[in-house]
Amino acid sequence: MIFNTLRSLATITLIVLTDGANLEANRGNRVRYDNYSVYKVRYQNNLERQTLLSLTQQPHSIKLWHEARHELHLLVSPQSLPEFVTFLSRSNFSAEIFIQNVQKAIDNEYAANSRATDDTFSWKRYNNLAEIEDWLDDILARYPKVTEGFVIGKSYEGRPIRGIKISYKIGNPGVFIESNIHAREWITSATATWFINELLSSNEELVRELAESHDWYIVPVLNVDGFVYSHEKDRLWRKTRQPSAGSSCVGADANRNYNSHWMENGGASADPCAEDYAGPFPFSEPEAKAMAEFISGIKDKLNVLLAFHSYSQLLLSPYGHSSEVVPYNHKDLMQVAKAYADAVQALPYGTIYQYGTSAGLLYPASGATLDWAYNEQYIRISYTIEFRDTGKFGFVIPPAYIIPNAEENLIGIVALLAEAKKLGYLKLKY
Ligand code: 0X9
Ligand code: ZN
Ligand code: ZN
Repeated sequence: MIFNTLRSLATITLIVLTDGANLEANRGNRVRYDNYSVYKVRYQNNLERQTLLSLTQQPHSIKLWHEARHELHLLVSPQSLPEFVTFLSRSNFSAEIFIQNVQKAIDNEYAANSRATDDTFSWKRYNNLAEIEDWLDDILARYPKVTEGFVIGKSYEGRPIRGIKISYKIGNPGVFIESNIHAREWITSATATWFINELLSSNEELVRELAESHDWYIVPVLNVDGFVYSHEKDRLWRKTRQPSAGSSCVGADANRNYNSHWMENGGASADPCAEDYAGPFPFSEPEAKAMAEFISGIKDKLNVLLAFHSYSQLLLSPYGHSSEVVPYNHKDLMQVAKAYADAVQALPYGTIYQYGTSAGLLYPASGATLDWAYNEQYIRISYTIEFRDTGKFGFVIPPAYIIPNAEENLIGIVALLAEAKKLGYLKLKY
């Protein structure tokens, strides 16, 4: 089937690949992406965005891999490549190929991830859930005076969702860090664990001050089921693992599942097969529900919430559900975000972060953690941080980038909290 005109696009059915055959099953029981490529396609307005998104509507043809500012990154199967190329050549979209062969990128990462016999945990590779939990146990045992383990609840598959509280003294403002709500965003838990280790072991004055003058609540892997699945079955898995009634597609986007402006403004999908499926009702996903219950219980102690994501190098503030309105303290949120971005850019890596509201800078996304925390829990300094990179590797960013990413994020957070404090946001709430 060929894409004739843009106008007829919406009604055209894309070739449905003999799918499963290719995507599921195969070697080692892992989903393979041989000769799948990632294209970056730029758009100017919402109409063009919708046109591009309509390409992704049928399952297993062209998938939305990621969305950045005014560009979609599309995962194109080898089978749909000819049609896709034809479509591009007949349109005015400017496009470039980002990743030639996704499987190769996954294989490279897998090779770089091989464990030395004596290594149980490392920031030179990506650790799996069991390794992260063992490491967490070690940390809790090594620093019993200032740490406390907690469990926010259980995942759909029954795994405990664990976190660590770090507190050096009473009367500190509280910072909550959520990480890896999206399964494939491995650099987030790698960065979160590195951050925990720095808070506890660094001798640098800057870090000691950071560690000891805040109470930290850190959940390194929120979407535990999805994370395990991304390690064992499908490297590109994003959602939870709860089956959907009446659909063969599994999981919902936990970051669309919070009960705040849920499903508003096209900020999530009602299609169980979509990557941004909001779930059948707010808090249908046990992982989001557990977070909500845990945070509600300590909200009076929390001044700041940071949700770690990848990729795009962005700081996103509320709101996600609408770009027409901004929070009352939008100006402050921009000033605090700027502090992070400036601090990161001043480092030798020179990494550039952009910032803005979720809906304004990116696209409407309703029911995300930060918006719920801001709207319903009155946590007034609330951001999603999208880590490296801008698309060269995307989610499959080689482990050599973990430490640089983590280092600049630490410096960014130091600056962010200093600015928030200056503006009066770190006062005790009770
Ligand atoms: O779409 C998302 O959930 C986040 N991007 S990601 O590529 N990591 O999936 C951005 C969420 C920001 N949007 C809102 N906070 N509403
Ligand atoms: Zn609303
Ligand atoms: Zn994400």
